[in-house]
Amino acid sequence: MSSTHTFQVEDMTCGHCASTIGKVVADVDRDAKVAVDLASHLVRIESSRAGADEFREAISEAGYTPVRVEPGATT
Ligand SMILES: [Cu+2]
Repeated sequence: MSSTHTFQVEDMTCGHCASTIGKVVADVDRDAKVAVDLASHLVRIESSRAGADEFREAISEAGYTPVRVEPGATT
């Protein structure tokens, strides 16, 4: 079963940040689906292997500040 994790990453400001985050997400789960919305600083991750905390830690270690968005809080 896969679940979707959404993070607000205010310090993700350009395509470089987005690709860095895409890479760390792939390091956690290479089959995860990542959707990045740069304008609203949202990262949505769909994964059947890893949990929200694992992605949050990986993004933090890459130098960003992910804040978990509660499911249903955004569209
Ligand atoms: Cu950047």
